[in-house]
Amino acid sequence: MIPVESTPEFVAEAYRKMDARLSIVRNKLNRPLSLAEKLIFSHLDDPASDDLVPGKSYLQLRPDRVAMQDATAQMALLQFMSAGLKSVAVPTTVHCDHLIQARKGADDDLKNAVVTNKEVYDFLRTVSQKYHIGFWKPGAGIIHQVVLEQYAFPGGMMIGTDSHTPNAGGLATFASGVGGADAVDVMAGLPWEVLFPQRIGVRLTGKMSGWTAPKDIILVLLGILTVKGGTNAVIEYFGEGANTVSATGKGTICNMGAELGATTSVFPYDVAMDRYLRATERGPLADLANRNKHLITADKEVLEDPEKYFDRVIEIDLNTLEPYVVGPHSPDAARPVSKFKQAVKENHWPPELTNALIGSCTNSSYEDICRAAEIADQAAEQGKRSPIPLWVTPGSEQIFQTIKRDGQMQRFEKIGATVLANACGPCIGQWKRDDVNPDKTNSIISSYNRNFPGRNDGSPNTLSFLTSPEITLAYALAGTLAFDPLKDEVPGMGFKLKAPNPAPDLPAQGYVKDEHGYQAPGTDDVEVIINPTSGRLQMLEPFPPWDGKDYLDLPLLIKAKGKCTTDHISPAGKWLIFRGHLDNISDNMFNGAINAFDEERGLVTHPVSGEKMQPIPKVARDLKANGLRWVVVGEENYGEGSSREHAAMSPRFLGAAAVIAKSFARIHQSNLKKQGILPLTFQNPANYDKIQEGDQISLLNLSELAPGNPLKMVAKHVTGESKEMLLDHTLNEVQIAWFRAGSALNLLREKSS
Ligand code: MIC
Ligand code: SF4
Repeated sequence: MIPVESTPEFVAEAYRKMDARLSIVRNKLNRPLSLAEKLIFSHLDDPASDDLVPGKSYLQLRPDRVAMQDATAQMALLQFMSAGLKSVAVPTTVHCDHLIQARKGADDDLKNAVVTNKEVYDFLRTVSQKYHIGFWKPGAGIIHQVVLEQYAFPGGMMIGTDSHTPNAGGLATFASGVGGADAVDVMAGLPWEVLFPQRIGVRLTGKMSGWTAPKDIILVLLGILTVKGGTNAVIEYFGEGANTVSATGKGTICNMGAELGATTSVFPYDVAMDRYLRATERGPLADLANRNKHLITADKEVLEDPEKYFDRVIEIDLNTLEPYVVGPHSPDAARPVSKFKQAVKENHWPPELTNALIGSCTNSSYEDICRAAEIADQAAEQGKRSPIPLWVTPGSEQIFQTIKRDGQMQRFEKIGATVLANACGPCIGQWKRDDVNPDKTNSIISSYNRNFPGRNDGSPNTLSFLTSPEITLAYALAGTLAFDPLKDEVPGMGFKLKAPNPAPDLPAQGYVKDEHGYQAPGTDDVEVIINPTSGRLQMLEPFPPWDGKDYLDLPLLIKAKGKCTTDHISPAGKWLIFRGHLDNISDNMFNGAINAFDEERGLVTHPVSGEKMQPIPKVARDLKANGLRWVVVGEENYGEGSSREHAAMSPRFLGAAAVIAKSFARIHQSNLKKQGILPLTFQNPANYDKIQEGDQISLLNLSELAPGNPLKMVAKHVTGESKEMLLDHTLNEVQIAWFRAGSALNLLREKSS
C-alpha cells in the first residue's frame, strides 16, 4: 500500500525521478528553463518522446498526488468504482468541507451536518477505506488549507477535484484543478492529460506596506488579465518582491489564479517556504528542498531576461500597490479602494452592507487572521462592535485551535463576530440566512475568491464584493461601502482606522495540531453501501456510445447570454445535497443561465411544443423521453469557475450532444470531452448572433472528426431558411475515442476489463 503522506522518502524519490526526467528534456531543448517548465518537464510520462509546443501539445503528466473534496469526490469515486480497480495508484485524500451549512456557528452547524449528511460521509469514508484513500472528517478543514499544511511539497505535482487546488503553488507545487474523470485516470495509474500551458510571468518588485496585502496582488492581476486571461496558461511569479510574501500569502495569490482561468500558478522555492515547512513539522522536507533548489527555482538566465522566456510578462510594483475591491458578480471587476466609493455611487449599488465575512480557503492564514484582528481591536478599544453580522471561517482545525490559543478568535468575538465551522459555508451557498428578503438587492463583502450571482446565499440579488481580510474588517466596522478605509472616519465611531502592522506569518508557539480530523486508510476490506432508494447517492449507468451517425436537426435547448459559469449551469447551495445522485441533481441544470431570446433566467420556450417559460430541466427531460439529443449555445469563457463535472454530466445525462460557444474555460472543456459531449467553438464568433430561437442544429461528417479539422454545422431556422457555419474543436485522437465510446470512463472500463 502506498503511503498517503508526503513522507521524506516519498519526496526524495520524487526529486530523484524529477531530476532524471528533467535532464532528458534539458538535453533535448538545450536552453534555460522557467520554474513552471521544470515542474512540467520533470513530471512528463515520457520525457523522451513528448512534443512540447506551448498552447498546442497535449502533455501526459504523472502527478504525485490527488485530492478531492466531498462535493466532487462523490461523483469521482462513483466513477472510480465503476472502473473496477482495487486501489488508488497514487497518494490520495478526501476532504469533507463543502457540505456543512453555516447557520448559527461552528459547533451547532457541524453537529447538524454530521446528521444530515451521514449517508454521504459514510459513503466517502468507506470508499476511502476500501481504495486506500486518506479521509479528512467534516470539521477538519477546507481541502486547500489542509493540503498546504499536510501534503504539498516544493516541486510536487498534484491534481484536485476543485478549481482552487492551485493554492498549493504557495509551496512551489504545480497544483491544478480538474474534473473527477481526470482524477479517476490518475487514481487508476494513467497519466493526466493537459494542454501544454502558455507561460505568463509576473515580476514583483518592491515590498507591500500599510493596508496592502497579498490578496491585492491577485486582484490587480485579475483587473489586468480578466477572468479568461489565464486560460491554458501557467502564471509564474518571480522578482525580489516575491521573496517578501509569506508562503501562505503566496497560497492566497495562487489560489485565486483559478479566477484567471489559469492551469495553475507557482512561486519559486524560498526561505518563506522553508520556514512554513518547518512550522508545520516538515523540517526534513525543507532540508530536501534546499538540496534540490535547481528543480524548484527558475534558471538564472530566465530571471535575467524574462521577456525572452515567457509569452507575456506583467510587472507589479508592490511599493505603489493599493488595496483593491472587486465585484459585484465577477472577480475581475477590479478597482482600487480609493475609487470604490465613487463606483458604488455611480452604479447605484446599495451602499449599506448586510454582512461581512472573512476566512475561506483563500484567506484564513495565521497572518490574515492577525491583521484582521488588529483592525477589530481598534473598534474594541473604543467599546464598539461591528454594526453588521461578521462571520469568520477558519480554513482548518489547526488554524482554528491556534487562533483560539493565541486569542485572535476572542478578539473577533469581542466585536460581535460569529466563528463558523472550518468549512466552505457561505462561500459555496451553504448559508442559511434569514436577515434579508431574497428579492431585495443587498450588498455583502468578504475575503473569499468568487462572487458569481447566487453563489453565497442562492440569491442573484445579493451583490458580493471581494477584498482582503483586513479591508473586509474595515468595511464591516463602517457597515457601508460609502467609505474609504484609508481616508475616512469610521461612520458612527468617530475615529479613523490605522493600517495594520506587518503580522507574523507563523505562530510564535507553533501550530496546534489537529489530532482528530484524519482517518488513515486501514488494511481491512470494507463493503461500500449505496441504498438503491437513496435520494443522495446513485450508482452510475454508463452513457451510450456514439451511434456512428451525424447529429441531424437537433433542437436548441438554450442559447445562453453573457456569463455562463458552472454556477449558472449547475448551481451549488441547496443542490449540493444531490452531488452523488446524477438524476436528482440534474433538476438544477441551467437554472442560473440567462436565455438569450427573452433574457429569462432558467426558463426557455420548449423547442418542440412551443410552450413558453418552461424550466430547462423539464424541457430537457421531455426531449430525452422523446429520444431527442439537443444542443447548447454559449458566449465567451463558457463553463468558467468551478471544476464540478456535474455541469457536464447533467447535460450528458439529459441528452446534450454538443455545446457550441465563443470560447471555453479549461476545466469545463475537458469535463465535456470526458463525458462524451462535443465542445465546439464558432470559427467566427459573430455567428453566435445568427442562432435563432427554434433553430434545429445539424453537425455533419462526424465520422471524419479528426484533430484540427473544423466541423460543418447547419442551423435551420423556423422560417425554413438555413445557415451554414464552421466550428473549431480541440479534440485530439484520444479525446475523439472518448466521444465515440460515449465517455472516457467507458473506454477506461473497456481497457481494464
Ligand atoms: C467552488 O469554489 O466553486 C467549488 C465549490 O469549490 C468548486 C467545486 C464544486 O463545485 O464542488 C470548485 O471551485 O471547483
Ligand atoms: Fe470552498 Fe469556497 Fe474555497 Fe471553493 S472557493 S474550496 S467553496 S472555500
